[in-house]
Amino acid sequence: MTIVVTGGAGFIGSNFIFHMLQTYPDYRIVCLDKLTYAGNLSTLKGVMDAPNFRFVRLDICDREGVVRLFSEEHPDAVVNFAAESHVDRSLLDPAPFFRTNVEGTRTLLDVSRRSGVKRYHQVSTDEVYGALPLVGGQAFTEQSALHPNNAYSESKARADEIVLQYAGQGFPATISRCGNNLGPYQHPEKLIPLMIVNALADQPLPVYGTGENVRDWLYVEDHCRAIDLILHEGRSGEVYNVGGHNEMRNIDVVKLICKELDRPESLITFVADRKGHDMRYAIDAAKIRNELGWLPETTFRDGIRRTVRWYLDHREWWQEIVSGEYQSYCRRMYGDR
Ligand code: NAD
Ligand code: TDX
Repeated sequence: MTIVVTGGAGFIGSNFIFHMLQTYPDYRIVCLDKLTYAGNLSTLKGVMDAPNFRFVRLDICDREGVVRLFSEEHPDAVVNFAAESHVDRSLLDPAPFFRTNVEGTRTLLDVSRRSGVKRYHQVSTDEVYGALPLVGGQAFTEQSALHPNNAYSESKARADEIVLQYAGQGFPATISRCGNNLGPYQHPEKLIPLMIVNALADQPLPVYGTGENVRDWLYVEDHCRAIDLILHEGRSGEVYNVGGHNEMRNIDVVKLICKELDRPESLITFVADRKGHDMRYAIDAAKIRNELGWLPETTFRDGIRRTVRWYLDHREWWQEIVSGEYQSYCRRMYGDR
């Protein structure tokens, strides 16, 4: 079986590649990635020389390039992780989000269908459902209406609609909608690695607003196992929510990181809130549990410990990132807010 994994030089895509190569040594994995600021080839260095792995630098919007690659590889399946994924960046400049997340998804679907791909999986997010109030409100089910509140989630919601349109026309496709992931190889622009990296440098820990916003966290390996199951056993045309009932307030996550790193909470600095900041996400994952038997294996507490340990042990990985494009992003980010 040959699987094209797009966005595999990013956080979740790379973890998925490691999971698949380890679980299915007879599969061929072809990673297609544009290597934007979020993609990092050094993340893949441990698998680069594997005989059943190939990396190709390519934009999912480049139809000719994708057609060429698919005619060489004849993939059986495609898993699409490629995306602009950071909400704060979508507030600064929405254009790349619609290009990659919407048009890129359409291009991939179209080429996949024409190339006889037997299964397409779209990696989506709980953010497409919008926000819940801090207290009350039903956790998101697959039937919840889509209410995206920023350009990132709007572009992901539109992509999901296109995937369902193709599935409705008979093309075998599935969607997973997961909550916030934590684990190795996440870009330091996101909450958990940002706080770890800043705390290690005794820099302020910028918490947006009051820090009461709630996210539903899942360890990245659990997410990868869920996608693996859906790819093999999920029903075409179906959406599967993925979550571990790990609702945490941002402020509590940041305090836990301070504790794990033995840094003072006085580093915490409350800064201006994110525009349109979603208050709370919570996922009802009963469908994937009942239909496919998926259950998370890593608790949030263990996940945070493993993640903190990983960043302590891989300073060269994130130091390279924070000394590059990230510097100009931070200037734009804090200059504009
Ligand atoms: P990421 O930003 O770490 O990685 C994205 C990858 O996609 C990068 O390697 C980048 O180079 C690549 N890419 C971007 N534009 C591309 C293009 N036009 N063509 C080819 N490659 C391109 O993202 P992530 O956090 O790993 O998220 C992966 C997917 O999972 C995304 O679709 C995201 O919406 C979804 N998701 C993420 C989370 C989370 O907590 N991080 C939660 C739920 C869903
Ligand atoms: O410096 C910060 N301070 C802060 O308080 C940052 C970067 C974030 N936050 C808050 C905003 C959110 O409430 O922490 C929470 C998490 O923020 P992010 O890590 O930016 O994630 P979020 O906006 O929740 O989106 C993430 O989860 C869903 C991913 O980036 C998306 O790709 C995924 O779809």
